[in-house]
Amino acid sequence: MKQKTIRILALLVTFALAAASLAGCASGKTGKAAVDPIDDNCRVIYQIFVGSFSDSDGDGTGDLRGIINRMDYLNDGDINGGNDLGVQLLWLSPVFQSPSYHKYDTIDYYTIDPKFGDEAAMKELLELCHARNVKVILDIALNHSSSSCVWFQKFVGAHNNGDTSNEYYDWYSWADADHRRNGCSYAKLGTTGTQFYECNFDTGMPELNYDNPKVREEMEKVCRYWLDLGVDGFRFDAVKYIYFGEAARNVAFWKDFLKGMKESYPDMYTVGECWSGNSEILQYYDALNCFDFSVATADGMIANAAKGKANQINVFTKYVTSVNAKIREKRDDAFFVPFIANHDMDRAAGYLTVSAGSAFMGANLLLLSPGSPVIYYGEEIAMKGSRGSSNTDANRRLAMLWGDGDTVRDPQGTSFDSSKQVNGTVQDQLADEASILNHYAKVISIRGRYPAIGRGTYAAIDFGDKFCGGFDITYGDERIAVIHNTGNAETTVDLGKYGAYGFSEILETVGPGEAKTGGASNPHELTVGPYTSVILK
Ligand SMILES: [Ca+2]
Ligand SMILES: [Ca+2]
Ligand SMILES: [Ca+2]
Repeated sequence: MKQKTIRILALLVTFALAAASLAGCASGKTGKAAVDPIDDNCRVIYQIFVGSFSDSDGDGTGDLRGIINRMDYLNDGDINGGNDLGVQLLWLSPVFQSPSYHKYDTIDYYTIDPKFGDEAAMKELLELCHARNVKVILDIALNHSSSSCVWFQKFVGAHNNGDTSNEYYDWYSWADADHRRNGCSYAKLGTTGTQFYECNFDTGMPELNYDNPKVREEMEKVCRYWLDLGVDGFRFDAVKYIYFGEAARNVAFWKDFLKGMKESYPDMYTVGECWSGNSEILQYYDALNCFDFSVATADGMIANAAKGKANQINVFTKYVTSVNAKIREKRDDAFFVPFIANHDMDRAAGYLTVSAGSAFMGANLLLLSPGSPVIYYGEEIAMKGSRGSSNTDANRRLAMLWGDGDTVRDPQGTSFDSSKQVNGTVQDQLADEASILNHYAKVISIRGRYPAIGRGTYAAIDFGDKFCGGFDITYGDERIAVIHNTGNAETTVDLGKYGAYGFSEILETVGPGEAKTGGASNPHELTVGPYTSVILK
């Protein structure tokens, strides 16, 4: 009951804020107000690698107060304007106590790592975000803890002593030498000599045993602890590793695990990391939303199309149309989650460039898509970072380039040549109207003005052009077309050839080029500049 009252109060406050901000801003460029994304499934997600984002206390490590200090950059609370990026949901990389810089190996799931702050700072961040209608989800690795976690130490102690009645004896996944499962990685369990614990990522990341109901109960308690504090949901790490190689069992686990929580928190956001092909990902959608790995990385569908590879725009639009429809059939609250890169991938600016224009098209393809697209921090300023020959993931998680004296430093072990950062800092780009940062902010604000983009039903528009294609999108009585010219030259397509519906009026032009409709010989012609997209009605 208490939860319900709080939720209703929060809604009332949100509506009051939304009404106030709408009333205060009739001066949007098109006069069309942005749509409040509350309780829908189309928020723009911003992934923050907390230790590399913004440092509030001069120790070089990014922290929660650093994020609080940067809220006016992320979202100033005015959905119709301002000098902000306008993202609507923050995904924080793991914040729980952990020995590593990346913190995917948890020591204590109930404690904020002291390098990042404390629970009071988390509460303050949540309150600030919620007052601006920004949601916050926490990244949580349930599959494995740190080997320094007290649970693991008790588990090892119980095995060393042969104490089979100890409640931690079956807390982690373990096997005798002869019963180790094919394909799984194991390490020696304590001093037993004959027993091994499962550790598919690292020997320092022992895997919890989800056949043990006590482990399930404890982990639900962990999630509820943070939901009760005010977090809006979770990014679940490594969802397909709960039971290694057993998709059906994993999907059943996630359904069961989330059921009670979703009853208490119906608007809870879930995004799972199922690093797989689309057919396996769709199975997991029975339980939770998942990132779409087919559109990500240097040779994913967004990059292929954005780089202007022949016919790839039509591959992309057909895929998005099909996968979005399949996802919508799964659950009422299911949504597509496209992204270009994350903390485990080389940064997009290594293959989508500002100078050639493909970075602008990458943003358009990502953000003018259905569902909840994800921006990896720094992607909006075309920050670079790749593993390189030193083969370290830390290079993909470099300190955000604020350019204003922020004391945040690169994680330990990085080797990226900073002279390759040719696109400037946040400070530089805020001052340059043509910057990639201002482009991201513009596309996000356009997305907010056309609810059909995030929520609509998509149909691919294939002009038979190698570089120019798009979508016919319907949502309620709104019907628009989003057309992308991914090529490096201006192109003209015939809208009249496409179906009976006559798109003729350009509502928005998004990108470095220009656009116009109507030619001397054919009134249905659409001409679009390179790396530029248009929205038509
Ligand atoms: Ca710090
Ligand atoms: Ca704003
Ligand atoms: Ca596991």
